[in-house]
Amino acid sequence: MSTAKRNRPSRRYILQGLAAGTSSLALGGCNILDDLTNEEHWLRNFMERANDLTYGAQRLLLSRTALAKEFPPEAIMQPQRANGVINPPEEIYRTLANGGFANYRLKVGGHVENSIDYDLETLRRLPSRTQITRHDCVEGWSSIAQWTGVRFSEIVKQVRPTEKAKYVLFTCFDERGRGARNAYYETIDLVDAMHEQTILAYGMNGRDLPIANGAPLRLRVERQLGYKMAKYIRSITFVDSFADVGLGHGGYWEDRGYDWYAGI
Ligand SMILES: Nc1nc2c(c(=O)[nH]1)N[C@H]1C(S)=C(S)[C@@H](COP(=O)(O)O)O[C@H]1N2
Ligand SMILES: [Mo]
Repeated sequence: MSTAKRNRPSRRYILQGLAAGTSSLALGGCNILDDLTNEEHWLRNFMERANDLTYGAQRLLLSRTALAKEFPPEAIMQPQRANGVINPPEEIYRTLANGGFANYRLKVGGHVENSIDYDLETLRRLPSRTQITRHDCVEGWSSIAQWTGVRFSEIVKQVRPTEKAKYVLFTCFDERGRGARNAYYETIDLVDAMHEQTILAYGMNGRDLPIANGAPLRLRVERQLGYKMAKYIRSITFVDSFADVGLGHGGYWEDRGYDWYAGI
């Protein structure tokens, strides 16, 4: 047996570690471990694939379920800074915004058993989370705000990704760039999709999410840099690869040289 092989912890160890470190990583009402005992469950299959990673990568996986720091209300900075596109000019977006987003529909599909078109009212009735966190932009500024939104783990639970699903692709209404214009987009993996603090935010600092900060829905993926947090979400697709999306690097800024995994 090679050293590498001997140093590799068993799957049981990994799953126990995940469960211990992530008692809060609940999947709806049921604990993650209950799901992992079901041979057919996609999350179990996903975690088993993770077992093929090196020992270092497995430790990383455990650490990736840890929570980002949360702050008390006094720490909220006002006004909240806005960055990148802050008022999409695209006609389809303007029409929705002018109607107060009443006609907005979020299509969640791809490699899932159950595609769903959500309206905002339905999303607002789903299990939510409110968190005061620090947004770190790669350009060097930070800002602390309170975010409220639907738990992404709930969406995952409702659409039921198939075994093919490896990433979640968020496409946005705003198009950027000179010449060949690209819609802003982002991708995250299933570990971040299931993270306790990963939400689709519709509220900021106790009010509706402003247009400047991504109305009607923007991603919060708190362990990563600001550019991962897609604003103006148009659709969500579970994919097995992002090689054919944009320039193939998994996000608008990734296509322009930034890291795909922007951990902080
Ligand atoms: N659709 C879309 N999402 C986006 C951007 C953008 O230009 N378009 N900019 C990103 C960057 S670089 C940052 S720092 C944050 C800014 O979020 P804020 O406007 O709420 O500060 O949104 C990210 N998400
Ligand atoms: Mo940013």
